[in-house]
Amino acid sequence: MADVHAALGGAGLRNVHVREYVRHWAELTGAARIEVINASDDARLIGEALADGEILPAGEGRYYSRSYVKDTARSEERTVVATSNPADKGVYNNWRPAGEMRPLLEERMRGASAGKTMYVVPYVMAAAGSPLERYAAGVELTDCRTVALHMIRMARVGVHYIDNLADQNSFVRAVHVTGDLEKLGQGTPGDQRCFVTIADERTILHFGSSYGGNALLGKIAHGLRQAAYDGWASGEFLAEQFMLIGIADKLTGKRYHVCGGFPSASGKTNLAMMLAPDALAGRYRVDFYGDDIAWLRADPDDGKIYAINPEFGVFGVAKDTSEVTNPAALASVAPGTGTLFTNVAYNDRTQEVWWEGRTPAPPADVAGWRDWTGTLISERPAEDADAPWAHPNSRFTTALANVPNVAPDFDDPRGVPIDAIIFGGRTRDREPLIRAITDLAEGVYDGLTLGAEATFAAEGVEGLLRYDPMSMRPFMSYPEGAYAAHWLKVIGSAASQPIFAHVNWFRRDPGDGHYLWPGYRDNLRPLLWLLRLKEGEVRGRQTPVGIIPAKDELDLDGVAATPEELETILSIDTPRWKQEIKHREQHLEQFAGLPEEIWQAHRRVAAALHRAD
Ligand code: OXD
Ligand code: MN
Repeated sequence: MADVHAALGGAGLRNVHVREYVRHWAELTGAARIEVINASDDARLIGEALADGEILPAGEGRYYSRSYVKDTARSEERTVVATSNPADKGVYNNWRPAGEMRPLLEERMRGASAGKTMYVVPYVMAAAGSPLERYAAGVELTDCRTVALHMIRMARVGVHYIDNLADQNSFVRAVHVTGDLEKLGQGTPGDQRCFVTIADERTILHFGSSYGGNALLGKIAHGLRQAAYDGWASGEFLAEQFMLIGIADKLTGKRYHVCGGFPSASGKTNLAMMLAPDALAGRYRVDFYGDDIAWLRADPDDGKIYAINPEFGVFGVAKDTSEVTNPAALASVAPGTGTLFTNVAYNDRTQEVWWEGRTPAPPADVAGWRDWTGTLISERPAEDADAPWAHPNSRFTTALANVPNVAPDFDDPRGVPIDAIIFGGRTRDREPLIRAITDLAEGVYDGLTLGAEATFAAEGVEGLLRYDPMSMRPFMSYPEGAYAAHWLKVIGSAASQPIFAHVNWFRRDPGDGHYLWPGYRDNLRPLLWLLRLKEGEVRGRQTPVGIIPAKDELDLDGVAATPEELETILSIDTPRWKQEIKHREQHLEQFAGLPEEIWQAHRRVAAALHRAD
């Protein structure tokens, strides 16, 4: 058994509540050693992980790890939000009683770290001094060194954060136990994995995975599920799966900030790291704040909505990241950045990494290349010849400070004032390039009905969206009706309201299916239009579902779209929208207690579409 108090005392960790928490879980999990982690331990931990073969060198100052083959993604069905109040059950939060989940997790975790080191990782999900600081502190206990290495990149990690808390007992207790990955029955009826956030006890218990989305507990479990619950319970803030960017106008000196939610595979990280297109780069600069999480609050001093990115790093999907799609991401994982790659392809002769979409074709000389499972490409069986080299959910983990266009004030604890909140799902039809929404309830309604095309086509329900309210479907921690009311309350309390918009970079030609908008850097153009609309510099064209740019209002200098293509992306398909409105109604009907303002917004949009005959 580990000598907990000696280990914590030696690390200078004085907080008595933390000490008691560590003692409890060290005893229960049977960890053999305790080690307290500060960010300054990174080089030593990297050295140890390399020596043990847990990670491999991937060129200068970069590292590579492979996960267990059945442990490569988040598991939504195995993820639970528990509380002691059955009224907290929502449609998406997989609610269970806390009194049932805690003993279950304790039973799974009992003795499961025997022989292992328990790393004690004190962290904060906010810059020090943030007005939301009291919701930001946590202590992750993990029996996996690679998880500790990831946490150092993704959160601010160190003993001083937890020893200096104003309320010494106000930290999230976040326990991660890997378990015996080969014996957990992943994906079978006897699946042992269980990922629980006991939200009203501010306790996270995750068992059975060391994949980042399940194991970096500061990120999704604390930064989204727990924080969303805390934001609601306190009435103070919103925690959303949002990217956050700044747009600086070098001519006027004005700076704007835009945040927003996008369901998976709808281009959120590329948008977050976007650079201005060449034709506009003389005038505008895009600053990166965050690619995945934003906490939003109304500031009583100036009546604006402020957002922070509570994270310290980027845990990005590698697939399709290239010089064309996201040059800033590539620069942020360059040699010397300390990046950790997970489940990409790896060359053990040259220490290079590669993933699908990194270059148009895989390396021609396959010598030394292994796929994400560790199999030599040259030795893959014929039936696997076309299998991807990298796992589709392979990742890079790098600190925010490595992103070349990171905002100069990304570490400002106050956060940045928000001018616009945008939503965007991948849809081939119906959604125009951008439609602006100036009414708060209609904006929240739009977020609640956010969806992206699913793969339902094969099942004969072509074009039905998979709804993903505010892109929070997997991270909802309290009921959706209350969630909508909380949005109306927080944003509604700001004297100066952000404008809303729905964007779509993925409209296709109905004939040959080609994309009608170039996307990537050019996505700055509709956002500039939105900001000008907010400033009253353009008027746009009102449609039943929002304001669309008039053709001459978009700055298209350097864009090759034809007049017909522009016509299509700046129009709405009324019959398609009428179908959509019916689906929306069914979707919203699931949510008990949805505020009347949201139903009114729905009815207004439906009536406007009806009149548009
Ligand atoms: C996610 C992530 O799973 O950000 O959404 O990793
Ligand atoms: Mn995410």
